[in-house]
Amino acid sequence: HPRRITRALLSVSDKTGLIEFATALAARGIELVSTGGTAKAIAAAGLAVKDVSDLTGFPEMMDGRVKTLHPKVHGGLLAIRGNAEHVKAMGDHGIVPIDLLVVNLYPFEATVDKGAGYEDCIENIDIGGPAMIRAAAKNHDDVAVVVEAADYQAVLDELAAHDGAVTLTLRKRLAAKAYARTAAYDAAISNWFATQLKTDAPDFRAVGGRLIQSLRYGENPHQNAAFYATPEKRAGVATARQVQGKELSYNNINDTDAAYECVGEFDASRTAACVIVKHANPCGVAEGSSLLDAYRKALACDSTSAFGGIVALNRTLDAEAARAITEIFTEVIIAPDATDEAIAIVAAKKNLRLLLAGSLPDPRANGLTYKTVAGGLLVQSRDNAVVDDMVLKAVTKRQPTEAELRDLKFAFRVAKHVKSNTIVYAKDLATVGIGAGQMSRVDSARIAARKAEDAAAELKLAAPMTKGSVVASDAFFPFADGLLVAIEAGATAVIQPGGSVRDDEVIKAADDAGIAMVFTGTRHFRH
Ligand code: 93A
Repeated sequence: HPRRITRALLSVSDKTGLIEFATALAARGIELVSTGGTAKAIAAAGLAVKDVSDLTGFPEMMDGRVKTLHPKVHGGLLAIRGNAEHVKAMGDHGIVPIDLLVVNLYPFEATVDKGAGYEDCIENIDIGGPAMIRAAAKNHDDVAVVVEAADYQAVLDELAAHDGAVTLTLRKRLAAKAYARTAAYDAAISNWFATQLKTDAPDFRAVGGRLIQSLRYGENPHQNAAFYATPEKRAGVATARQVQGKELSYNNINDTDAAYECVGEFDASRTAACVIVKHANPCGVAEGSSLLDAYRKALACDSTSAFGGIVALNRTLDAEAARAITEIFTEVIIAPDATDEAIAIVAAKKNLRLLLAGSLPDPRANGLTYKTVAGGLLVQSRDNAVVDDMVLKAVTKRQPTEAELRDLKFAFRVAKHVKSNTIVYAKDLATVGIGAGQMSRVDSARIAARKAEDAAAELKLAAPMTKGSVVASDAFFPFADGLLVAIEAGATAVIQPGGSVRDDEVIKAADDAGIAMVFTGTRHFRH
């Protein structure tokens, strides 16, 4: 699919590298067509260049607002060379093909950045440039489009390598970049308008977001908020169907997401599972023989915090689980699906939101996560590491028993979804103490153990459920102290990434206590 270049249209505001590029194109016998300022610069360098007005038969008019917006330009960019009707239309109307488009846009962003006034910014909204870029990129099968000087050399290299032609691979890459540029350009314009209008919520449709709903308020009532879908298609709270209940709030959505992403870790064909979330952290997670069983076990971990929580299930919500969940105040239930009977039971609680997501999130799926910082955006690939795929290394004299290993994996799976520093105690495939979000790992270990004591008192148990439990840590123990707290609480086995400079000290503490410890080699920070 290499395409020979016979005619190029150049229209650039930033003339960096223009003369070198135009010179190289002309040397290949490529005809150059150009707009006013660009044509002037090229002619001044002694190269032959045709004015776009000569091509269109119209002068550039209205202060340059209309110079390339003409069928002779757009026909030349959009005509499919292999289509007889398109070729005939070109002939009938005196349209000549344009095989290479070189455009960089009016400097809208730079104009805004230098603090220019309203009229000046408006005048720097390029219309003809984006129209040509989009046309050429659409017709990348026949046309190459360059939107920044950084790509001049790549075009010249291909012309040299392919006898004056550019490959489809390059044309596609350039087309993708072209649309990224026009999208970013329009986003900049939209965001500028938002600041002019003093709306403090920029419209994220400008960056490819689709508005799902305007929210009544944000994390707090004095904050504005809206919920957008990103172009990524993933099963979860953004794509779920709300069957009933009050309108979701900002915090509901955030918490529901945390719950559903966590429950997605549990393969529904292997086990039933339930996650209860409060303030974006799980306060109870369990596998069970049924959803009811899993819910009861999850609730037992911290029934106090579960009040007003979000319940996520990994299987079709059934009547018995729905009955149990609706016994206490719950904000949201999310599941892949629900039986009619379950839907009828939930309907008795008018405010309770029921979301059906269709399917479970895939914990191994790729994707991006975003976090804003002042004036910036941090983007990273999703934490799609799964404990089942990790090579677990027992580092202590004692190896974990089969039951311990099963619970260790369970605990590490949950730890991934708890804010750091994370300590999770688990027993019989249920969490029995969760320590989240502390600045010190020792504190997380202590808080989780204390919560287990509270749960034991609540359930009138003889001893806290941490006795004979296993423990997971999302990151390595920098010192033995955190581990010692867990040992004191009764943990008999521990799972953690390992990799501390003091691993030896930590392993020795485990050996001294006769507990088993496995390293995962993978960390699950979540902040
Ligand atoms: O005002 S425009 O939106 N109208 C047009 O028809 C048009 N065609 C090209 N701006 C237009 N351009 C832009 O002019 C190009 O995108 C480029 O940034 C600039 C180049 O103008 P000159 O060659 O006169 O320096």
